[in-house]
Amino acid sequence: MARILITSAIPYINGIKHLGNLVGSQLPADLYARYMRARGHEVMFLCATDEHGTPAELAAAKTGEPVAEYCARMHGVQADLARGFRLSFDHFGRSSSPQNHRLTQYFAGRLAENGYIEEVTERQVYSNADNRFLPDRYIEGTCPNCGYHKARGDQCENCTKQLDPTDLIDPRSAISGSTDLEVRETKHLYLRQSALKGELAAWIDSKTDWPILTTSIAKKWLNDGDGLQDRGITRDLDWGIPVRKGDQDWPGMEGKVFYVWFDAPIEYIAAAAEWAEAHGRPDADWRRWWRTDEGAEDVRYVQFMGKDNVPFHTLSFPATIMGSRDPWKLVDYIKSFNYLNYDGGQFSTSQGRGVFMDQALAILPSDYWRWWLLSHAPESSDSEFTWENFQAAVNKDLADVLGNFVSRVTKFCRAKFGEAVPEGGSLGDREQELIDDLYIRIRAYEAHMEAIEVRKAAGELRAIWVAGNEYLQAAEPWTVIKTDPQAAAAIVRFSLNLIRLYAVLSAPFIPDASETLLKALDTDGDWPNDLRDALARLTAGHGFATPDILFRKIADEEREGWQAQFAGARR
Ligand code: B3M
Ligand code: ZN
Repeated sequence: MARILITSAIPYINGIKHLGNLVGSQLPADLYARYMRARGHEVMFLCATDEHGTPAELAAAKTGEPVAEYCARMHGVQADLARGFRLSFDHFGRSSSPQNHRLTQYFAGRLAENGYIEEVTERQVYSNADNRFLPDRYIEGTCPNCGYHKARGDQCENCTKQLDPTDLIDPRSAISGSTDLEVRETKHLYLRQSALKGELAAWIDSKTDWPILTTSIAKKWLNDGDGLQDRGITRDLDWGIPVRKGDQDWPGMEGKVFYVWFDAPIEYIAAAAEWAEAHGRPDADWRRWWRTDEGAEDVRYVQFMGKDNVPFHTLSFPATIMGSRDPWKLVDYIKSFNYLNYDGGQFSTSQGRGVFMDQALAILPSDYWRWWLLSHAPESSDSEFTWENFQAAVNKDLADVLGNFVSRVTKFCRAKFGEAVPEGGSLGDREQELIDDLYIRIRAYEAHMEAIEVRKAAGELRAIWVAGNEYLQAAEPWTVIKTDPQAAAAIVRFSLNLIRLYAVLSAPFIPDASETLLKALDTDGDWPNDLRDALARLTAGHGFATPDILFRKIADEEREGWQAQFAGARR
């Protein structure tokens, strides 16, 4: 039994995530966590909301709520949706937690002690009316390039030109509208990532088993990008983690907070501390996942994320950990994903384009989405959601193959033998052949799951379902029963056991359907380490309840309706 620490990139608090976000981190992380638990490993699966930064402040300003209240409310919304999609986090934390405040300040202090923090004096716009320094995007004015009068200090939305706040004509505060602005000197902290370049390069080079997508992005930023430039890790915002050196004040840093990308990955650690608190456990219980001097030396740590998050996880966060010179656990494997596109374009949060998590659950149960998304995960390249493809996959894989197998077997049994596993007959060559085939397929499925090859695993699972269907079609118990009821009983008994096997194997992908099946069969599901034994588990006389239809088909009119409903932008 191994110990596996799993984290998914933590979603921003401002708004509900779309299906592209979901399949790029949280959903495959859940698949892996469920699989590893099913194999008997000890798993700690953590996620959280990423609550700091300007986007959170702006989103709160838009709804008129105080930002802390906005974040608390949206955390609740995201937690509900996570439950709706059956994401089996051990803890779903918040980057604004007291634990993350303490840990972030602690890391900053350690980095400073070890010489990895530089204090840099900069000139920055100060608003007298607002009593604060303004981040670039909080300054508005007229674009010097196109004359657009609501250009932001970092970029003009109209002509896309990148700007400096001092480029703007008639600059004003986006908070109060005040033009009483001046440029003042102020200090910021920089993380000296460049000083850790050699160490980071050697560490990344040692990860020979990482997916190409992960290492290629890491190496690009390490070698020819500007990813290893020293990074400003403080901001002039009200909302965030106050800049402190451990539990000491940091002279000159009054009123400043840490940059959201500095504290967000530290929340992976803090989420474990939050988990311990929530369960009334001592600190040692979470530290054994994170400190290699306190029990984490044999932990395997796997992260899941979209490709845009890879530089922060291969360079900045490891630099934070390494620079602390403490024995915190570094990640062992980073599974990254390309993008999922939506119907000929892109999913877009800002434009409200695509299907969002709440909308998806409002039209179909989570298993339908989980199956499509995971079996089409954007691994080797970007992939695309189309309603036709979704309809076809649901109707074929879930309804025609898996659902139909279950319903034919259970209904036939009920009609001919009653709702109990029938007695008599014995297994023949056809069953033996299927067992041999399944044996090989299950080992392949396991290998893909261990390697986190999500699409390949889905493909193998589908093939396992298909094999059962083909078996049933060839065995024809409905014909056999006319001449040899004992032989038909053996086929049905074997098939009922196949349903149990499918419930166990499919649980990481479609947990609800799996639970429905196990309940109907009045059994529990342990992994089929011994296949022959697993297929003889339901013995003659064992009662079951014929389950309701497992997956319904999507009709063409329905598909067209959704296509139209989701064609425009979300309101
Ligand atoms: N919140 C970006 C994203 O959701 C960011 C991830 C943080 S992971 C520490 O894609
Ligand atoms: Zn412009």
